[in-house]
Amino acid sequence: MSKSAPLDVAIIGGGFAGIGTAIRLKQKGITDFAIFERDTRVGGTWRDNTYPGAACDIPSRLYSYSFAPNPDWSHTYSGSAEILGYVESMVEEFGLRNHFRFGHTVTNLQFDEEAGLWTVTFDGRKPKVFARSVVVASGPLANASLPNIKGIDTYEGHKVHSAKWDHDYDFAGKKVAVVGTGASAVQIVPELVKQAESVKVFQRTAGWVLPRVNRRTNSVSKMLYRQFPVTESLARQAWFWGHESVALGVVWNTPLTRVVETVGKAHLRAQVKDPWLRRQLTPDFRAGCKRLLMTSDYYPALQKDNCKLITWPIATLSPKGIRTVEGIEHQFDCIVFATGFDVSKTGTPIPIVGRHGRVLSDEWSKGAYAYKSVAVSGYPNLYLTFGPNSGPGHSSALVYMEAQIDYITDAVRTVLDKNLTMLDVRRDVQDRYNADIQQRLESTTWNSGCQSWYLTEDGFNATMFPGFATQYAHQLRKLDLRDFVLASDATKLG
Ligand code: N01
Repeated sequence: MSKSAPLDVAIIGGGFAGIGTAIRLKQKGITDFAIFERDTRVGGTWRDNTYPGAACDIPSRLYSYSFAPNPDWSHTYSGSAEILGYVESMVEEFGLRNHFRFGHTVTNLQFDEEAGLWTVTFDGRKPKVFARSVVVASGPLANASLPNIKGIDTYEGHKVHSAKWDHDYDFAGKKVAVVGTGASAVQIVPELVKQAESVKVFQRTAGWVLPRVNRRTNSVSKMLYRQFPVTESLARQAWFWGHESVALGVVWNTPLTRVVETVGKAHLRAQVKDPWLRRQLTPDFRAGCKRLLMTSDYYPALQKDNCKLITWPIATLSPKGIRTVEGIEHQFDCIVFATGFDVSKTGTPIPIVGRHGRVLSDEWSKGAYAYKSVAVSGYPNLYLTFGPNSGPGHSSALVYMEAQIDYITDAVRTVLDKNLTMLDVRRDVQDRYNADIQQRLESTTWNSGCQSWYLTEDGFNATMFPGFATQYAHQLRKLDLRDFVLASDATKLG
């Protein structure tokens, strides 16, 4: 069987990152690329997370690309359907539809050193594809995970995960449990209490909740944004610097962390009058150690007559419901698992085989690392979006993503312009970068003692960037070829 002609670029994943990469590739004159998407639709996280109340807790002006401004956001914080609409509109506006290959689940990526090509393998009997560069844009929160709770398979009622909502299930008149109290749960609970007969919320750890005011964007602002793009850009900058100042308070364990905690406690006092409930909802870790929860609707929902907070730990699931450690069985028609995602920091969801047959999962077995989060030594011409240590925690993921996309597309352009077989980041440069990142992480709130999905079980932080978004973007502003080993003939790389 003859090999198909190699693509210049294979992009894995058709969410925000994959689409942003495709737009910037086209703008840099690269059109020989395909976007491989396992689903039948674009949208990634905003296609999958459609639970009631799903929205972004980052202002929309900031949660959008600067190269694709949207004057028409309806609210300060938009709902998931509107964000999905924005993502879909970019596909049409930038003419990307023909680049999509839907229903393509990548099962393996392997580098051929002789040819300087990646082989992309798919499930089923789909033919392999070859590409000079690969951009892995499959998203860190793409795979929903059910918790490892004893008896979970014995439960006979309805089960729903927040990231795989069952829109055919009617919650009206039902007894419902919500397991988890993270960013997804605090958006779901206020909507569920409006529909269900009763809702019991199972909390393992109380989070820091900060108020959030969501305003409708008025027609005058929309007109201004449209007529004078500088207004849109100024609004974006204002939100950005607001978030950068929050970073001061939550990234580092500074007196400003106390300010954030004071705001959280005042919010709790203002919204919850019952001292017992307030105690149950008071966090026992530093603000920012886990993701801050931005909502003014969660505490009021918990105090509705049909809602109850359960803080006894879950012992087991039973055929009828949930049994807590003090021996009470709570019976439910449906259990909603708002329990997060499979975010292994010690492996890759897709097997990636680089130079000399090296397997990335093996190298990451004690915790993932990369150079500036986008490239890994030994895996030439392969780039990650939202790879290790680029989590914002306090700001818009898209600010980080945009910086990565520009850097990555410059690297792809360089491979083509210089006709390289390999552009491979230097191991020593990568090691120095990571030693510095890990040292700076030691004094952040993320590493201050709580257990979150940011850390491995051993406490290694492979997720967050210990600094401002501006610092992160600054270090990616220019592709410095001195950081890489270049080869136009594989044999010369050694
Ligand atoms: O998931 P999580 P999420 N028994 O992992 C609990 C993004 N996001 O889907 O805290 C009992 O944060 C767990 O308890 P604990 C954002 O990046 C963004 O809510 O580990 N409970 C926790 O309460 C976010 O960080 C938006 O003790 C169990 C919850 O389940 C990420 O998605 C909105 C349990 C899981 O919380 C994930 O958020 C929503 C068990 N066995 C999400 N296992 C925006 O608005 C887990 N839990 C941008």
